[in-house]
Amino acid sequence: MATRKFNVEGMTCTHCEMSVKEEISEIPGVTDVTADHTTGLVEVTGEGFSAEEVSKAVHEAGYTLG
Ligand SMILES: [Cu+2]
Repeated sequence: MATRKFNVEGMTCTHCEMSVKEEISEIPGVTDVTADHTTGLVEVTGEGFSAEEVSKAVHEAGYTLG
C-alpha cells in the first residue's frame, strides 16, 4: 500500500474535489483519495495503480495534472 501525491490544476471548489475523487476512486487498486482545491493537492492511496491511470481519470473529471 502506498500513497502518491499529484498536483491537479483547475479545481476551484469542493464540487471539483468530489469529481476528481469519484473518477480516481474507480481505478482498480485505489482504496482512498483525498483532494484539496485550495492547494491542488491530490493524494491517492492503494496499490497497483499507475500515474497514467490517475492522469486519465483526472482528465475524465475535466481537469489536468500539473
Ligand atoms: Cu468546483
